[in-house]
Amino acid sequence: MATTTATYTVKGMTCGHCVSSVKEEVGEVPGVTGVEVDLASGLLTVGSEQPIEPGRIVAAVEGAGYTVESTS
Ligand SMILES: [Cu+2]
Repeated sequence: MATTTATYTVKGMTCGHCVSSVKEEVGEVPGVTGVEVDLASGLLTVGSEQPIEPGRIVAAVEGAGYTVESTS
């Protein structure tokens, strides 16, 4: 069960395949317990038991081929 969530806005996703790629890469970051992506808004919600260093999520998104536009 995720006890904390962080949201990011991802730029560059255009279809369901993009969403899957982001979910897969971010899901591999140690500590991540849940990943939700809203294609229309680019909103990425990451659930974890402990807060995760945002740079790790940004790196995962970039590894999938997309860009993080903002973090909140
Ligand atoms: Cu796509």
